[in-house]
Amino acid sequence: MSGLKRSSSTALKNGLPPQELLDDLCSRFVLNVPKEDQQSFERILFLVEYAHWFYEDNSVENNPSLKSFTLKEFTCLLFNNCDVLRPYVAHIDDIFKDFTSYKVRVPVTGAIILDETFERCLLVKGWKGTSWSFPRGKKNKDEEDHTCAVREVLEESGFDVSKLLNKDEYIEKVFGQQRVRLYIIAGVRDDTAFAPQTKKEISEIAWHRLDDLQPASDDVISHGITGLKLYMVAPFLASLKKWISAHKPPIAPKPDVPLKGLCVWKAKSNSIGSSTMITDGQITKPVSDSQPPDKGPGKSFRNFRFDTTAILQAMEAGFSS
Ligand code: M7G
Ligand code: MG
Repeated sequence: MSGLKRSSSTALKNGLPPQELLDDLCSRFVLNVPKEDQQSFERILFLVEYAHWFYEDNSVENNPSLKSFTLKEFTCLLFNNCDVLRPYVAHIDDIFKDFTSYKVRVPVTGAIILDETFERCLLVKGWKGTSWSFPRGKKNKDEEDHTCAVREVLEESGFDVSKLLNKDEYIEKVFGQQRVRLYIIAGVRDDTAFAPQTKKEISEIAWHRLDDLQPASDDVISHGITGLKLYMVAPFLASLKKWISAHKPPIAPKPDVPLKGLCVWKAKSNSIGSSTMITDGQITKPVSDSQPPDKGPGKSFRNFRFDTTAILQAMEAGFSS
């Protein structure tokens, strides 16, 4: 196994991260966490995933000669190069498989945010891939549904729905083993400022016309009438329509002049280099091209804390204790 441990002088030549960086990531994200987060490999792989995001979003961004990795590749690298993880290298395929199947069983909550006419809803586009979905995400351990929804909407759109959310107003669907609950947050102004708080998770945020998202269906992946690729949107549309017809919007929609879709945020690296966005073939409003300010380590990562005492204690206590 020792042959897998590389010296830092050779590491960068092939784009592989130096040993010190891997040790640092392992200490920060895997060792220096509450004990209950280290109790199963399913939980530990979530920590490895945070380390991977930090590596991609910060280390690679600051040093482009470093290679980008998939989560599986990064997991192998970390397990092979960190003393506490190395004993489990032989089981890495099973550990990874368990993690991916565990991940799709974690309940997801989020929000369907409607504008003041109830004609449009807010969708976010994933960084990788091309599909749009409601802002939403997986529940943390012991987190309540509505708390997760508030957190995920804030992370993915920068918008705080905590004062607007009604715990009883939601649409819930089950996809295979995964429960998805979306709270309805209706009557949000379309000039609200949105910007994700995480890097490289969301590439675009836009108000989309509900009529363009049709047809409603049970398909997890679908296409709206304008060709828009949608992820876990169509199965909510029939119930959403019912909710809308039972509620009065603060601003009456005008059937003869329906509102256009509206892009409200786009990531810099994906931008077309202009402060005006073209949506639905029409120039709409200026949007901010800028990324939210980098709040530094510890602010943008869940559960991230740097505490050298805890690292030393964890190392002393050993991985399995
Ligand atoms: P998630 O947090 O696993 O899903 O993110 P959830 O929001 O449904 O709980 C979904 C996907 O977005 C991940 O598999 C990553 O590809 C990407 N992603 C999410 N976050 C928070 C980050 C991040 O901070 N950095 C990077 N590079 N990708 C992210
Ligand atoms: Mg998320």
